[in-house]
Amino acid sequence: MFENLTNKFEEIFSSLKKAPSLDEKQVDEGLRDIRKALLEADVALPVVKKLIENIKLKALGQEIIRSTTPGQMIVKIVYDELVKILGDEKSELNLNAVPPVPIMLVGLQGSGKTTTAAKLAKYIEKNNKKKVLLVSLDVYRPAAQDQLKTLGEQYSLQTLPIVKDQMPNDIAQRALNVATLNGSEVIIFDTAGRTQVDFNMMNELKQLQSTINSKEIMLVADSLTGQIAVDVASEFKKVLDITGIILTRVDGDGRGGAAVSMKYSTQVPIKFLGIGEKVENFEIFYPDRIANRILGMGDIVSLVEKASEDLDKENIKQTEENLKEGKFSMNDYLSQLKQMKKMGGLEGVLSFLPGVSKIKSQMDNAGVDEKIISQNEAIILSMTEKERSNPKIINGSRRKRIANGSGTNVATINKLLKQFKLMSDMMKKMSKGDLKGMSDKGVPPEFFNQLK
Ligand SMILES: Nc1nc2c(ncn2[C@@H]2O[C@H](COP(=O)(O)OP(=O)(O)OP(=O)(O)O)[C@@H](O)[C@H]2O)c(=O)[nH]1
Ligand SMILES: [Mg+2]
Repeated sequence: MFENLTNKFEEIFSSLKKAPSLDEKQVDEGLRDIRKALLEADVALPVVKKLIENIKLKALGQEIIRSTTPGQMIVKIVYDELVKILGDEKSELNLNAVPPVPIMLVGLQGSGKTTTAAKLAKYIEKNNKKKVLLVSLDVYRPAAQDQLKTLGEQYSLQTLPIVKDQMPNDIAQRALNVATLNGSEVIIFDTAGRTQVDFNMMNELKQLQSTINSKEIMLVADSLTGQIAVDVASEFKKVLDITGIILTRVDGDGRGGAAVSMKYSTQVPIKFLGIGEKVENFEIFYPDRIANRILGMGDIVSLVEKASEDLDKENIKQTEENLKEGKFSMNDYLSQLKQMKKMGGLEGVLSFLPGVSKIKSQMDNAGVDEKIISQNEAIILSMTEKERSNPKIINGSRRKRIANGSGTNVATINKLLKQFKLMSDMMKKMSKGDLKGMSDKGVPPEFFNQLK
């Protein structure tokens, strides 16, 4: 997510931070690089101008040049201004109305409306603890209604039964009645896509807006289309009372232009991000956390939240206790591998951490690949309980047996055992609060050498 932009900012900041002092010319050069990076990321020109202007104003006002840590001060100013442009605070979903509360999703064809409808329904059920009814108003694309029905079945979400040949306005009316009767508290309306902002379809949406009387009308926009997504949002806003944006395909967007420009250009806040095809790949848009990620400062808060959501708390507790006692067994390692897999593998975890690009390139250089997680899992699963709690007993013949059991070879087993030793040493150090090994240069290179 946004890695191109992040890499550039990391570069710019690292050279600014290195300078013991900064003169006005250096600050100007830094700003010019930032401007270039933003434009290359497809951030809208007025947004870039505003951002640079604000940064400059603050930078000069605070007399960065005379400060003892000029680089750090610039980073802080850029961060503050970026957060402002992104929308300052998270924008809550407005469900304050007499139930059933209707939410409409609109947007161009293929922007991700139907997928997002299911994601949002699951999100509301989980976080707002409200019963949701999903309704497809897409009578134009063949099988569009079935697509939503299938998603509903797949993720145990309630969908409005399909009545053939019914028109959108009548379906909407029926949905409102059904929801009232069956006690649904929120109705999410998925609408038909259009290839471009087209007059007839817009008229239909306008009519639906008044039938449904939606509290929230969210535009679903494809992050990958950058500046176009922002223009589309502005067009929709002219006709409909758009209350929020849901930006999809952010997982594949290295540039981040749409995310950065959207709020400032349209005055409509981004409320959620779609970060993958699965229903759980959906998150609240927090401007401060996104600014952290964009600037390469990592998003530890989200990582910790995700960890506590996804992971097996019992296992973690056990591992923590073992660590405190200076123990780290193969079972702890196994549970960590499983948890890493759940969080999207190494890439998934790393994407939240500061200095990501450095570690990522270290990983690439070291030839570490994601398959190692599954392979190591298979190896540990081929060990006996005794071997897992006391790896020292794993002698030659045991190594052969484990290699056969996991479909690997003895050399791979040796590597894993070495790696395990290194990890358990590192864990022991960390449990004693000795974190010197984890400098801001990333993970110590020996670690990667062992993974090779
Ligand atoms: N990687 C990724 N894929 C997504 C995301 N959101 C949706 N998709 C994919 O995008 C494709 C189109 O999604 P749909 O939900 O059918 O889009 P739509 O806007 O309903 O399309 P129409 O109904 O034809 O207008 C599907 O293959 C989805 O799996 C996302 O956040 N990340
Ligand atoms: Mg659809």
